[in-house]
Amino acid sequence: MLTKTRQSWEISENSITPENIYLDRRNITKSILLGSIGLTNLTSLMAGKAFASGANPEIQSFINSFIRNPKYILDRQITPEKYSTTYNNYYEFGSNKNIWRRAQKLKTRPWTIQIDGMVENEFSINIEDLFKKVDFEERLYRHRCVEAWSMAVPWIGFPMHQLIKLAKPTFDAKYVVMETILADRSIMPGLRQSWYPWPYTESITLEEAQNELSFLVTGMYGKELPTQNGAPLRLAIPWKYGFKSIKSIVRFTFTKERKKSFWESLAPNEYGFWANVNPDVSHPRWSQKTEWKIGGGKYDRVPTMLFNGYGEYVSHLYANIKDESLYR
Ligand SMILES: Nc1nc2c(c(=O)[nH]1)N[C@H]1C(S)=C(S)[C@@H](COP(=O)(O)O)O[C@H]1N2
Ligand SMILES: [Mo]
Repeated sequence: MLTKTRQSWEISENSITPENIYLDRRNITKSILLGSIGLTNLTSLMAGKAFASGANPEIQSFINSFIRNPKYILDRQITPEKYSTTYNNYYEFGSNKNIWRRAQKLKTRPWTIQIDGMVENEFSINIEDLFKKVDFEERLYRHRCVEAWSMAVPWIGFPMHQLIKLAKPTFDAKYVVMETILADRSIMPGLRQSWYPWPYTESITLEEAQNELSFLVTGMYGKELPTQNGAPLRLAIPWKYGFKSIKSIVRFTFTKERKKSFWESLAPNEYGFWANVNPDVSHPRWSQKTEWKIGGGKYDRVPTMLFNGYGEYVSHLYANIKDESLYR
């Protein structure tokens, strides 16, 4: 059975929202995502008076809840924010989990996204302009890192198929290659490690990108995405190992041929192209049978699920693929 425990930041069923807030909520949420008004302003705007500091928790929780897509529910509790935002993989800032402080230096505005390759017309777009063209929602997703840890996160973003539609790939396009920003080395000290094939890139098939689960994320826990989690735009592709979910994206290139990604060019038999989660296919150096939920007890492991539990959405994508390592 699926159970769901309400978190402190979630709305309670009986907090009724005044009609005027209800009518405005969509625009207001967009404004938050665009960073054009802060929460303090928002609170005073909605409550009609100024608050000295901080956000009104009730309104904050309302914002979180109204956009939640009820289709994507969890079999576990949401990972407390303090763990998912302080235990991170983001090699541009260093190859340990403890990079969140350093990552604060990354400037995420202005931010331009480039769309190129096999598209009707190549273009670049300011992220605020992109956000005006898409529909935001909140989804609860599991995330399974290839290193056998996991988390469960309330992401805010939009389905990737909306971006594909804007990009207008040509008939021949088969893959989407994504690229992370290359910031100055003083900001991203990991880039000094010249044996890594920077920039970080990842790619998926166009069919995968169009699957309803492929989600482009700009917020979490009802707030803007922290830089360590990949602000201002990252992928959340929950049936694949976490390294496919590339952070701080600046470029989407549509191609006919497959291109080797960052991890694949470093260790192709450990971090392959498909990288679908499968507990029965071990990593060459460890088992993938179980996972540690970050924040939980170290020995309190749970079984890992095929496609990370998302098989009903995606298993058909792989039914006819033969002679390829689909799960690594
Ligand atoms: N640019 C970039 N994206 C990245 C990574 C990285 O090192 N650089 N690490 C990946 C890995 S291995 C994982 S598990 C997830 C971690 O996301 P999180 O820090 O939000 O948990 O980001 C992925 N995206
Ligand atoms: Mo990962």
